[in-house]
Amino acid sequence: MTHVQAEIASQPNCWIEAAGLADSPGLPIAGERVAVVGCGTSWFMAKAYAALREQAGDGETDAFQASEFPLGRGYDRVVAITRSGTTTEVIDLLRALGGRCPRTVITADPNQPAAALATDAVVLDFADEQSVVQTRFATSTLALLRAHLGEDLNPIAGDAEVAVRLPLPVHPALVEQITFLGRGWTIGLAEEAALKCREAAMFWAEAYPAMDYRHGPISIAAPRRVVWAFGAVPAGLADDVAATGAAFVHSRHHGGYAALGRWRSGGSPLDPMADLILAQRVAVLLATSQGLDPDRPRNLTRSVVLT
Ligand code: F1P
Repeated sequence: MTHVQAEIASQPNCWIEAAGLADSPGLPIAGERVAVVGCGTSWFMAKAYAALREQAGDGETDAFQASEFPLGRGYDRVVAITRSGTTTEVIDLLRALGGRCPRTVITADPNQPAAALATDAVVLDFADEQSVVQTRFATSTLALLRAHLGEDLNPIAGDAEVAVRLPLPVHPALVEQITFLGRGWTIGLAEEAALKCREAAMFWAEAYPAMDYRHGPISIAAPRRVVWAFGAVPAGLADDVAATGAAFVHSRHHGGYAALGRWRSGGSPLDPMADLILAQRVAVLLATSQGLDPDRPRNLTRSVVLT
């Protein structure tokens, strides 16, 4: 078993452990104007959280790739997400912010520069990873932040238990491309799913807000290609995708998920964060079926440290 496979399988427990840190000092207080930053996977989790926090009515929340932070704007708090604690753009931003506002760092490693530059560090060391490709640190961070917003992580972790075992909706020999879609907070999940496919398997994957998909990207849809939607699906989209010959995957539409729906008797779809687990597993399978090591992606290291 590769490291990433074990790390993916451990997510249900990690999410519960992360939720236990929901009252940690430094997490955004309701009403604060907050910016959340990160790079790569961590940026996509920032985007997901920002949308969820605004939706929860906790306050204006923006998400930025760390290098694109608008230093001219005023925020009550900046939250930086970084597994390694060493990513150059994040460190540069924390330094540039200086003492102008509280800086909360969510990291797996408290002994790296990011935590030292923070006013508060929330440490998810139990979710650190051996694999270069991030899975459980990212989702555990989002689990922590969702719990902090008041969500009960127990049923969500229950969905994750299902997702680590469920048959996969995509067969690597039968698919040449996947486009992931989301709405609101699940746009970040869609972007993360596509990044997993590119990083782990050098596989052609894209991601869009679901409502924007018909504004051009649908031209890519064709037989042997997949459109995979996280969360709510816009009316008519499944039919529009079907007309192209592409397969449409959604936790309500896919046969395997439908079976799950019957088993759960309520017919409710998986939580989108558990759906992301299925996409992580697909990315790993796309890698291993080509003989690639998903723990060591081409051209990528644990963190990007620029000299
Ligand atoms: C951010 C990141 C990862 C990516 C790769 C390189 O790392 O861009 O998203 O998968 O591992 O680093 P971090 O700041 O969260 O440590």
